[in-house]
This record gives sequence, structure tokens and C-alpha cells, in this order.
Amino acid sequence: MGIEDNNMRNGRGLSDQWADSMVVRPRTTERSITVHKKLVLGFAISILTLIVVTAIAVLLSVRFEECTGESSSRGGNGSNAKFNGSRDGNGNHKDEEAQPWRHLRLPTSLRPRHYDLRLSVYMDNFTFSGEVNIEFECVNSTKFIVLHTDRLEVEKVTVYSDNKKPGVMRIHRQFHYPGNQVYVIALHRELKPMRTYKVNMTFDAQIESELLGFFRSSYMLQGERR
Ligand SMILES: *[C@@H]1O[C@H](CO)[C@@H](O)[C@H](O)[C@H]1NC(C)=O
Ligand SMILES: *[C@@H]1O[C@H](CO)[C@@H](O)[C@H](O)[C@H]1NC(C)=O
Ligand SMILES: *[C@@H]1O[C@H](CO)[C@@H](O)[C@H](O)[C@H]1NC(C)=O
Ligand SMILES: *[C@@H]1O[C@H](CO)[C@@H](O)[C@H](O)[C@H]1NC(C)=O
Ligand SMILES: CC(=O)N[C@H]1CO[C@H](CO)[C@@H](O)[C@@H]1O
Repeated sequence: MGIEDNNMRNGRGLSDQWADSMVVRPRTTERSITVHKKLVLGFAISILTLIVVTAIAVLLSVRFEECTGESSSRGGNGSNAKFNGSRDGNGNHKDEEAQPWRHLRLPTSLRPRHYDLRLSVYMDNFTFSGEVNIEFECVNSTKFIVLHTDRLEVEKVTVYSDNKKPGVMRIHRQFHYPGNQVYVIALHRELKPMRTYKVNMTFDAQIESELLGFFRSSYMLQGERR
């Protein structure tokens, strides 16, 4: 008996089949009870976890709805802002029409058709100068020509009308709006739809050493920096 007991305690006797079928029965029921307890505990924990996760998900979705609701009533959706006179939305919309450079995207009132660009690069002092001629068509009447520029020193700007009365158009004022990296040319008179115009511009700038616009980079070849 002593030997058998030892065998049972060690789990496996000399002949496993015999031990399993004859003697180890009561132990397996004990084990199954402890396993049951573990299962129940596991169940409880997983159900608790499920409840917590669901609660968090519900909370998050409510927050999210609040956010989207707020943003659309604030004029995040352009069409809503246009028709529903919410204070902010209306103000922004008017600003964008009166001051198109405040809009992140270029206005669609002018459509470029052709660019001629000439660049002169000076590697001795890392500067360049350029001249650009842009031919464009007017889609909606506007007084403003808005161009993307960044860290360019604009030298001279001329706007030409290509129409029945060709000639130079008077410029009211011109300025950089660095917030949106644009240069604005405000004309005295409106550009008219269905007509074509040209803008000629000369500029100077540094050849930047960072990865920005027209920039410079170098490499080593046989110990020489190029
Ligand atoms: C703005 O609202 C209109 C109609 O209410 C909808 O068709 C459009 O997809 C919305 N646009 C955005 C950007 O939410
Ligand atoms: C750089 O060099 C060019 C030609 O050598 C010169 O025309 C230009 O004025 C110089 N720029 C500056 C900022 O010194
Ligand atoms: C405008 O600039 C281009 C170079 O980009 C030049 O060839 C052209 O003569 C200029 N146009 C006028 C009308 O000055
Ligand atoms: C701009 O022009 C287009 C086509 O000519 C027209 O459909 C649109 O209504 C105009 N937009 C404004 C704001 O005038
Ligand atoms: C949110 C909001 O102001 N909605 C209004 C939008 O405009 C229509 C008609 O002008 C009103 O009926 C809505 O109440």
C-alpha cells in the first residue's frame, strides 16, 4: 500500500493504465473540482473585463459623437456653415472670400494654364534668382492673385491683360502672407471671367541647406566634400 500511495502522489505509477483506472479516480474528481473553481473564476474575470470594455467603448462613442456634433455646428462642414448662420462659420466664410490668402488652399477663381520658369543658380554664394511667367484664365471675378512662395524675395511683379485692351494692370498692393506660405497681389480692378492674364515675377532666394524648396546637399568623395 505504501508503495502504491507513493505512486499516486507522484502522479504516475509503474503501470499507468492500472493506476488511472483503479486507484487515481478520487484524485481526478478532486482535480476536476479545483479546475471547476478556476473556470468559474476565469469566467467571472472575463465577464467583468467584457463589462468594463463595453462601458469604455460606449463612453468613447458618446464622446466621439459629441465632438463631431460640435465641429459640424461650428462650421467644420462648409455647406452647413454657409446656410446656417452659426457665428464662427459665417465669420470664417466671409473672411475667406474677402481675404483668400487666409484659406490654406489656393483660390479656385484663377486657373493656371502655362508656366515659364527661368532660374539662375549661384553656387559661390548659394543664392538663386528666378523669373516666372504664368499664364492663367479667370474663372470667377477676383481682385487677388495668390501664389505659393516660401522664403522668396519678390523683386518685381507685372500683371498683363491678354484681352481686348491688352496692357499692364495696376497693382493696388502686394505682400507675403507667411502663415500660409503665399504671396498676394491685390489689383485695382477685378479680373473678369473667361479672360486670360499673365503675371511676370522676378525673385531672389537662398539655396537652403535644409530639405526645403530648392536646397543643397553634399557628399564625400575620396575625402573631398562635394
Ligand atoms: C457636409 O454636409 C453635406 C450635407 O449635409 C454632406 O453631403 C457632406 O458630405 C458634408 N461634408 C463634410 C466634409 O462633412
Ligand atoms: C551671389 O552671386 C551672384 C553672382 O556671382 C550675384 O549676382 C549676387 O548678387 C550674389 N548674391 C548675394 C546675396 O550676394
Ligand atoms: C515674362 O517673363 C518671361 C520669363 O519667364 C520672359 O521671357 C517674358 O518676356 C516676360 N514677359 C513680358 C511680357 O515681359
Ligand atoms: C464661379 O464660376 C463658376 C463657373 O463659371 C460658377 O458655376 C460658380 O457659381 C462661380 N462661383 C462663384 C462663387 O461665383
Ligand atoms: C443647427 C441650426 O442652426 N440649424 C438650423 C439651420 O438652418 C435651418 C433653416 O435655416 C434651421 O431650420 C435649423 O434649425
